[in-house]
Amino acid sequence: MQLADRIARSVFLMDGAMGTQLQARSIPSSAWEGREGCNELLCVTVPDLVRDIHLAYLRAGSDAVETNSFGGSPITLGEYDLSSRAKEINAAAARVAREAADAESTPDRPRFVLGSVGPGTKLPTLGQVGFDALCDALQVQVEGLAEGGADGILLETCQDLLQIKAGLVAFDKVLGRKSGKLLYVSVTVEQTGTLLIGSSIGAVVAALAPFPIDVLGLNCATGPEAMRIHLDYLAANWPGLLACMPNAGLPILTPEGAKYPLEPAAFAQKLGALAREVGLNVVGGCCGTTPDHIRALKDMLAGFAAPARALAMPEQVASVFAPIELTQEPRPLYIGERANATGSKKFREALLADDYDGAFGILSEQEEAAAHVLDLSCAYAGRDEAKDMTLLVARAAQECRLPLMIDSTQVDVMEAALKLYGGRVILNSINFESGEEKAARIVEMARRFGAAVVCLTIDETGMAMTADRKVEIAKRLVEFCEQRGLRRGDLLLDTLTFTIGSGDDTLRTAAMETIEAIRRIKAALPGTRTVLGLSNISFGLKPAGRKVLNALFLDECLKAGMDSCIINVATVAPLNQTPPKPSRSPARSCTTTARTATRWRISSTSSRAAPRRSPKPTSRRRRPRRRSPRPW
Ligand code: THG
Repeated sequence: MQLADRIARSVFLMDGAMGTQLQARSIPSSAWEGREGCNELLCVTVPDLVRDIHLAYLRAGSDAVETNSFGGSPITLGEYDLSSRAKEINAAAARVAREAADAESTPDRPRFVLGSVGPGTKLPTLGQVGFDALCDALQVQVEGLAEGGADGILLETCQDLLQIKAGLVAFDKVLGRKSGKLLYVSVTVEQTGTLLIGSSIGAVVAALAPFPIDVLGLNCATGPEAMRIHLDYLAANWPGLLACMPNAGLPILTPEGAKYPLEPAAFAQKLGALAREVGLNVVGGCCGTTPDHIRALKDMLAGFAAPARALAMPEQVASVFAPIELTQEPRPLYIGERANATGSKKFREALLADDYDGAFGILSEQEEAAAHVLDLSCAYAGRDEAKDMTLLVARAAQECRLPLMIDSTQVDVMEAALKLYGGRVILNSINFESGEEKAARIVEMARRFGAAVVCLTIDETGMAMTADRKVEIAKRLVEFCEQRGLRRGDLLLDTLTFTIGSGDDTLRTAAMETIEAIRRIKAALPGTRTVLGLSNISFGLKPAGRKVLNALFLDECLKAGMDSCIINVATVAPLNQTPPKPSRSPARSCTTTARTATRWRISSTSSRAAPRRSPKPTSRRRRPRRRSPRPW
């Protein structure tokens, strides 16, 4: 039986703290090799002592133990000048845990080893370590843990979404799904209600949803009670197995160091109640817990099995801070278009002047309007696109509350952006203009980083002009992406349109073909979404004309089923605010669309950042840009 299946069957007991157990034993000073504080080294120098702690937990009732490798990445070990021994140390950590687990296993009750990978001391979102360097380091750690016989990997005490993604990439490279090894991610929600870098639990779910994670949970930072609100969110939004390994209460600082107030009985009572009420599959302890805490917990939860939850995986994107539903109700998802070097003079001029504050301001001011997502396009002749993109993405990762859409034709620019951004972005875009190779590279990257992807209906013969061709290419794009591990919900199909404002007779029906293509794609490719660069329709017209045409086109596309559009969110205008008497005959459609137009204007602002089956914001906001203090 796979470990994940075992965990789904009945409550699975992890172990408790390692550090305090080590401190409680007398460690010969020679065991430190002059590196006092490097607990991981003890797996090599005093394996019997470490094994003894594992055995104590297993005898107290733990189904699995965590390896003593929390700080075992070569980067963290580097602080003790031990980088080069990382693999050996992690393998030793897994081996001693394996020996203990095997010694306590019976045919009826196998015991397991989870390879602990801590957050390290350098966080990528804060610029303290590069994504690639972190990934390489975690790869070495995972290799060592696998070599020593771990049954799975536990990325624990996670504080930074980008750090988690580096761990997931390392897991994918070394083990992958096919290995059958368990993948367990445990985040630390601080007393502030977010991860250290500011991510809400909603952002965590949105960013991790694309990955094949077996168990998701919380550990450290607080006690069981403070974790409840976040676990309730997970229970309502995350379909996978749920875990909680709290501290023995909130630490109390004393002259002798942190003290954890919950004694075994109180800890077991609180966590036991939480497990039953939320429906936790995995429980254990973090700082301040001991074998006695685990023994008490075992008694408290004897015979408990969390009911299965029938949930669909959420389909959201996310900034580093908060998620956004890809399906807005009412539609559409508005994607702000202003941060575009070719499409906005102001943005271009800011970049040309190296005025990154100004350029960032244009990106972020769209948060004040109706935008749900921010398109960012930095390609401009004579500029270093990768540099402009990475500077702005890194800043957005620390400051922007809305998710990004990375708009570039360059694979390396997209990759650089992904390596800086812990949230869930939309990559804009792939197409088959030059065949399939480039598209395949982008799709593989989207899979690796868990991004959504815009697919343009362009193939080797050029941009599709008719609804028939647009649908045909859309089908090919979907199949192409699905074969490479993306899901339909990850895809936004762009039916594209030429301007109808140029006077070119052959383009007279361009808008109708686009609208028809949206209608047919919605019927033929259920589960996918549609997107459109809406302002393209009116290139060449005067501003007043553009506003009317854009509003009309938006309305028609929405009626055809369009899910999202790239648009100037500051000028999204309801049709009833456009001139009352258009000079030509579409007056009838104008009046019929006016009512819906008013509806989307009003609701698009009130629905933004709408939570997914999560509590209503605590206060009614007069201005849409004000967010509730808990913006998931
Ligand atoms: N599909 C996808 N991505 C896209 C497009 C698309 N990205 C780029 C573009 N099209 C969407 N973005 C814009 C941005 C600006 C304008 C239109 C589309 C625009 N700009 C004014 C103009 O050119 O007249 C400039 C105004 C100014 O300088 O301020 O209209 O279709 N997937």
